[in-house]
Amino acid sequence: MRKSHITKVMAMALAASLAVGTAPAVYAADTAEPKVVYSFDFEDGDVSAFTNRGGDDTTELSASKDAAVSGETALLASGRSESWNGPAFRLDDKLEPYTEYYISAKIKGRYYTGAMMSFQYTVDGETKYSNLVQNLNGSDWMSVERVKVSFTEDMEGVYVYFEGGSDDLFIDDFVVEEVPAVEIEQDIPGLAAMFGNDFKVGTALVPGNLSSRSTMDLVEKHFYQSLTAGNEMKPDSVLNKAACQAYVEETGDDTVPQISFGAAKPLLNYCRNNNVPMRIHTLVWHSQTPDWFFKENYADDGEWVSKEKMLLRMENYIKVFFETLTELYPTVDFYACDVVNEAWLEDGKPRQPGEQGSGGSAKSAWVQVFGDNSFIEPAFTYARKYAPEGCKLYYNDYNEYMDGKMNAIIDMAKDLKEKGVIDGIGMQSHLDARQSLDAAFPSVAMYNNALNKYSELGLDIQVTELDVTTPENPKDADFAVQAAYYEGIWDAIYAHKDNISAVILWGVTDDQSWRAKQYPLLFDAEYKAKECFKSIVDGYEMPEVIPTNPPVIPTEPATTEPTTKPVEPTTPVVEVTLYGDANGDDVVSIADAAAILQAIGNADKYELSEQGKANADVCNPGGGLTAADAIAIQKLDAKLIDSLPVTE
Ligand code: 9MR
Repeated sequence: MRKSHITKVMAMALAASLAVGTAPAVYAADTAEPKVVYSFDFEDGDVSAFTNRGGDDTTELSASKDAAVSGETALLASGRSESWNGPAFRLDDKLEPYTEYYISAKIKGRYYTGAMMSFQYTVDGETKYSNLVQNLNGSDWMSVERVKVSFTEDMEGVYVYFEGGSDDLFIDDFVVEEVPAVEIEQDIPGLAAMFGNDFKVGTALVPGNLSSRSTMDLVEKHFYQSLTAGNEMKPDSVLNKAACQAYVEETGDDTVPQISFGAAKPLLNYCRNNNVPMRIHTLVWHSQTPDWFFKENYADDGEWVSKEKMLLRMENYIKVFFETLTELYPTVDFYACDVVNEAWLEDGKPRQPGEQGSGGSAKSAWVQVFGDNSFIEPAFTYARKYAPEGCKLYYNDYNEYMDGKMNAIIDMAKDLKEKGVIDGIGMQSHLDARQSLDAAFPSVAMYNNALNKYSELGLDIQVTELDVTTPENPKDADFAVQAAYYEGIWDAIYAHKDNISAVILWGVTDDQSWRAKQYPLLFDAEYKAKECFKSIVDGYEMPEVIPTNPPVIPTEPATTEPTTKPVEPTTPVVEVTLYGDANGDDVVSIADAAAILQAIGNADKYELSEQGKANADVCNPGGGLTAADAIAIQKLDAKLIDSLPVTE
């Protein structure tokens, strides 16, 4: 096992670097400066590259000499009526997708103001916002320096914009630069190559990471065995509120949640194109799950639904989640799924009932509706029923080494194991190295004890979100402690390798981590391996046979020869009015796909009209109504195909 000699490791490093890559990498020399793509100092009085965001009639953008950083002129947004009105710069009509850019700018209120720089885009008809830089406060010029942005080809209306206060806002020296790709270190061992015969080694990504060639080079060298979507397969990304409400309006049925994998699509496509297995995270969680999902008619201000109705919603969500995913991505290996996430508190009790955002982050709408944690078992039962073959089912949690929580997880897991609906425990492993090995939490011994306990269950273990924080503003000594602690944890994991099937880092480089201020990952912002990377590989040997990801061959549905001559239809043939319009509302949307699936599942309750049936028969027309028709409509909605009907 460990602590043989490093020389061998280094010698084999190059051979171990596997190429599952996408575009050929073009690297800037080490000294390369970012390339300026746009630069505005507004001295020529032209502000036409910016528009006003927020749809009010009163805001005006102009060139003003009332304030300036460089020269005498700045962009002024005056007459703003809401804090979200302000100057916006559109990216997707000027810049390239899958490319990283730095945005820099100077911003100032006419008087004291709190300002933000934010990001907006629309995908699958839904507009999303996020704050890139918050907490700019003051009466003088404030700086935004080299903030990274990127977008994918699925995003439309992509803007960077300035907001905050309702005072006049000045912007000056707005610069867009292309981030140079840095060549990663090839002379170090690949983690997946080194440990991948023992357990899969992977990471979590968000779509923005796909734009960083250097990040993806690290993924392809070290983490090619498993990818988790950092946020995009969580309920708040997958549930489509407008479609859910439209479906209720149309059918009167509010138990069939409507979903879209639009946000996850770039990551799913990456896994498909590069043959990377995926961990699904997560189906049932109190957090990042909208409260309206638990309310009558999916209305924000609706009453909480009954437990019976929520069970139907849960089953239909899990069903449509897996069915859609496996139909859209038949060659992706969805090898693991976090069915339930973070349901137990540290004292071994369920969470408090309540809306997600109500007083602290710990409340659970699942507990609100079910009264306790009795939603866990049906979640696993449905997941077992609908998950594709080979997709193992996990309960996933943090602080999973603390006694109260650990015992609750163990009791729950024994019960679920007896019922045959769980395969393993996901240990998130968000750990904290602190100032010394003695102060680290948990101690290596405590973590090791949890590994022992979960191993004894006879279930699989996956380390699902590993990261290890340092104190803020770490010094060299803190990185040394982090390295020693990572080494201890990794050794404990390796000692349990017979019970562990995957070890997933929660991100690639420190600067992109959810805990960036505490530098928790194995690579730094310059894509260099940190001391903690070196400490975990040091002494392990590269295997003779480097693991690769076998391609997934989708299984064809069984076909049987018809044994009788088909009966000629006796009803008059109905001409198609609009291919895909199963519900007769003159548009083709995922509501049509849902109507078809309902009609197939329960024809008595959800029969389509004759016209609807004719319109719905979009996959191999003439073959009658099948799930393939619904899938073709979903593919159209996801822009995977351009038109209907389709022949397969
Ligand atoms: O990495 C995720 C981060 O981008 C989100 O802001 C955050 C919001 O809850 O969720 C992070 O991922 C969490 C994961 O889904 C569950 N375990 C804890 C992770 C870190 O918060």
